[in-house]
Amino acid sequence: MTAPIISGKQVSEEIRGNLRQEVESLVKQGLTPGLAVILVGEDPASQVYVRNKEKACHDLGYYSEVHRLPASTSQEELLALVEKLNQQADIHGILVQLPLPKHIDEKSVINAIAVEKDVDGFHPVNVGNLVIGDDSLLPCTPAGVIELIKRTGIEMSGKHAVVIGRSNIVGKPVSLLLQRENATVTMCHSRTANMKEITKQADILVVAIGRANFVDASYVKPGAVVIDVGMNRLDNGKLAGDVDFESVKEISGPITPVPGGVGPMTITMLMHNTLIAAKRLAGLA
Ligand code: L34
Repeated sequence: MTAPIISGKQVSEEIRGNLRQEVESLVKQGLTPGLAVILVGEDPASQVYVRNKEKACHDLGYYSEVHRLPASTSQEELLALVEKLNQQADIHGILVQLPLPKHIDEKSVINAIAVEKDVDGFHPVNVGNLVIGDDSLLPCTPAGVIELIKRTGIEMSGKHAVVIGRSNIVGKPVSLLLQRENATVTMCHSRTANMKEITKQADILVVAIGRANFVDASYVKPGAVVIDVGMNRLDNGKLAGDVDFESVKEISGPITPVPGGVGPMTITMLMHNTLIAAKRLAGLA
């Protein structure tokens, strides 16, 4: 039997519908949420993602600025732009698209973003608040994974969730959020021994290892929920997740596709964060 497909695209549309309504009423009160995205260089994948963010702003009635800078931009120039946006009253969210060119130190740039405008949730203060369970702006992809699971009606409490990947952007934060939902969480990574033995115990398997089609059916317990965070561009130009969807869907439970799974949710949670940041900065939340 083939597993049900979890459509991130469809769930995103639902959430965006709610956001659109809320923004409409905020605009009437004189508050238009504003997002600034900075893209340095011409990485083709980043260009697609940033265009999708710009489109989402436009569709939902946000004010949007996209700063496209040449790859030769110096760290000082980038920091000066971040500083300017920190001060700018019509901007409530600032996002510097990663990865940055090698001559720029990502940490210094992230640290320069005002904590209240850090809609990526990458600033150490927001990360720290996430770890201790305080209110914070949550990183968009991990928050999108949790929201997608919740809105599909899948229970997390008491379940064994296994996360493959330990990055700061996905693996670590999504593990914390699953734990916050009362799942029992195991983290696997590139050095994990006997990985299949562990992943085969997962009720919920979240894959963020960054290798195309890494997880095949032999990693998955029959009926397990499979969330694919991977976004790999193959040589033939096609997009592939970290999960071999065709083989896994024959034995898994509900499973996300790529594209149309976690990707759209990342952008939807960015829109959500920008709305929250705008309300907090305006003293409305
Ligand atoms: N600062 N850098 C910062 N914040 C982020 O949250 C990101 N990320 C990741 C890369 N760098 C970042 C994104 O925005 C990945 N990511 C992202 C955003 C959108 C999509 C995928 C990744 C997306 O729209 N995916 C579509 C398909 C797009 C395509 O055709 O290539 C999907 O349906 O999955």
